[in-house]
Amino acid sequence: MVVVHPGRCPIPELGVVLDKTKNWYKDFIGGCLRYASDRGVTLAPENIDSAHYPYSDADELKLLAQDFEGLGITFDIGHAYIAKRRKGVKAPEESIADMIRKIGRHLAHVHVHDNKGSWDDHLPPGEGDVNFGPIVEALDAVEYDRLLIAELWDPKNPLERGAWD
Ligand SMILES: [Mn+2]
Repeated sequence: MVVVHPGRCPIPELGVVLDKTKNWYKDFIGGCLRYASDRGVTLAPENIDSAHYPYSDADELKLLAQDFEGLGITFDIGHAYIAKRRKGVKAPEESIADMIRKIGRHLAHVHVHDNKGSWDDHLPPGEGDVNFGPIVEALDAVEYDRLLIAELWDPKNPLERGAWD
């Protein structure tokens, strides 16, 4: 499994630059996917959910996966949550669950971490504001049976954070 970010556009407000970024990213993904397929590696872009990152929301990621046979999708719960909170959605868990249902069979990998809706804190589940209940139900609904990666971050206490269970 190799997780990659979905490209970055420096000026998404300019349509011509955004389109160029998307085309470059598609070329990049196509090249990487051929290399990965030959080696039995699953390539799976993850949602960043920022205007600077095209191919980042559920609809765009699904379209990308439909364009490239064998491409998986990594769904990052913390990123999805923070993006919706920054847009002013107070309790976005149900809409995050809808994103997971929409991605459906293309879901190849899941990153789990928590935050308080402002910063990408990468906290252990339970230490932020995310209510994981509806999200776990959606993972069940799409019969997700692959890895859940706890993507935690505390550079001052890496051993303690790494030992979180
Ligand atoms: Mn992630």
